[in-house]
Amino acid sequence: MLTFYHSPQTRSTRILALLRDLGALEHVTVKTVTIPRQDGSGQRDPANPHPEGKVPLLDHDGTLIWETTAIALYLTDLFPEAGLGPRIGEPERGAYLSWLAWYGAVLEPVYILHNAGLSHPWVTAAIRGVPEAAERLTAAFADGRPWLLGESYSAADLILHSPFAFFPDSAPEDARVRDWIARCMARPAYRWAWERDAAALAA
Ligand SMILES: N[C@@H](CCC(=O)N[C@@H](CS)C(=O)NCC(=O)O)C(=O)O
Repeated sequence: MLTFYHSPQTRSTRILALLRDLGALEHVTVKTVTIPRQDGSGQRDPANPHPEGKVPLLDHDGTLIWETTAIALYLTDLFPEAGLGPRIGEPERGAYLSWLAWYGAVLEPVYILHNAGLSHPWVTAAIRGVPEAAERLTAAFADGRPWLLGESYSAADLILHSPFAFFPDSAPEDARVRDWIARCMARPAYRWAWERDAAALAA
């Protein structure tokens, strides 16, 4: 049994969109939980088994999978027929894993530190900064490819574009990168998840 712990308009919205895109929602129980939000609303939900009380969280027959990128990889492996993540042995598998890991280890921390106004030589040495991250994305699309892995959309596109969907002003200046973000945001599953979440918050 698969249970997905979700809170509207958070990092878990990406997993909701992924489940929809995978055609997997009928196999998953979606449990909406509360979290403490930055505006002071909400609180940790005792019904959420995430060890830190966060979302997203996936429970597969009692095994907990946490961290967005781990959940994305787990789900695209679990539902491979949807073609949203290359399988082991396919040439794009390495790039797929690398982009997902780069998101969690570099892209998100770099932008959080930048937006918090924090910098330190150790941080710069370890993960660089916003200009380098933007350069990396710009280089990825320099050959005119529509998606990170080439001709096929994958969960890597879903996860990596998402901070720029939330914070459009932070998007790299490059026109090809911006077109990629717009393409990701126009995906029907992504739009569906945003609208479902907006309706849930309004209710
Ligand atoms: N690196 C984690 C971050 C998860 C995270 O911080 N989620 C936020 C929602 S956007 C949360 O649950 N916050 C509640 C809290 O910090 O207690 C991931 O991507 O899964």
